[in-house]
Amino acid sequence: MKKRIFSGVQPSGNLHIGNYLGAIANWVKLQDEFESIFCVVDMHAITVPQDPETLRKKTIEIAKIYLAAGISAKGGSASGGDPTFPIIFIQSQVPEHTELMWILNTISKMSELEKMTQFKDKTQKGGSEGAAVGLFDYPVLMAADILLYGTEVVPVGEDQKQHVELARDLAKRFNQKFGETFIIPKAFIKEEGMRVMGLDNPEKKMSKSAESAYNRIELLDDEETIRRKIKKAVTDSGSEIVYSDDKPALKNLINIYAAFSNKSPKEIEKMYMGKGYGDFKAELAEVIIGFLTPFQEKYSALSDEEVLEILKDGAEKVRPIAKEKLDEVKTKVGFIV
Ligand code: ATP
Ligand code: LTN
Repeated sequence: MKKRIFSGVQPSGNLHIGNYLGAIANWVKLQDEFESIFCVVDMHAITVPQDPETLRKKTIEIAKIYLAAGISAKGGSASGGDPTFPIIFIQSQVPEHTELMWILNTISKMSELEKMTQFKDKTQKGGSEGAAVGLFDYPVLMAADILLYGTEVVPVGEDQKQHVELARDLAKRFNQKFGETFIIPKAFIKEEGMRVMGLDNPEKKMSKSAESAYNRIELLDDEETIRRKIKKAVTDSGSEIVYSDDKPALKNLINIYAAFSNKSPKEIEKMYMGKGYGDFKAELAEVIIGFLTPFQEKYSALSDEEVLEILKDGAEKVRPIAKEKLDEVKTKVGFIV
């Protein structure tokens, strides 16, 4: 029997090549080997303020990105027989997620949520006093997403590792208290290189919510924008193209070049021996454009209607799986189901 994988992206901000290389590209590679479920996590997105119309638009946009990237989910197969994978769906269309979250809340500790780096980062500016309780509780909802489906593998970027660890801890704690119920999931994180750093600051990860658009290459950026952003990307002192830890900006750019060209950093170093940043950056922009152009063509060919249909079908397919697990959990804690 195939093992199951589950992952998701929030429909907030514009997806960038970090999201693609760190997460979605791995989903595409793993989708046939596993029973794959990919979610658009709109309930996570509202842990920071969102404009409702924009959230709706972004939810469809993320699903289109999954499909254009190569996730081969299809509609029209919900009724009758076993569900076919991969499945994509919208988190808020499956209420079992929040129901399980509530139960997991009762075994989660304040102290373990207070340790979460993402919460600390996101409340750094304004302090935690005024932060939404939902932002604090975000990792418990994520644990519910994962545990509801008997997930064994969670393909995410490195920044999400701590959250997957919490899901493991909660699963173990619940099993210990109430008997074997949850599979203990594992994070799947691509080896070094796939933590894409900000183009304007190689010390911090490329991020949807970074203020400057020059922080990231967005998956829907046009050619001119990509050329401009790469040209403006910060570089290190010196003029040679070398891959080393003391040149973090260049290392990041070489990693991006490597990921989109299937060349190793060593090969890239060689190609640019005796050449400078100008040549390297100009060709890096073209390598990215070479990848994003066909991706964007596939994206544009998808209509909102067909994508909504696939998502609705996906929610219908996952609900029975979610309900079965939730009923088991409810019974174990003493609810009458
Ligand atoms: P934000 O910065 O607004 O929190 P984000 O850009 O981190 O958003 P998420 O929706 O939190 O995006 O992440 C979606 C997936 O992309 C996650 O699996 C995350 O680990 C991965 N990811 C995000 N940024 C990067 C990055 N710079 N490099 C590699 N993977 C990343
Ligand atoms: N927090 C994740 C998104 C997410 C997720 C999940 C990922 C929500 N639920 C379940 C994997 C499994 C993020 O990438 N920011």
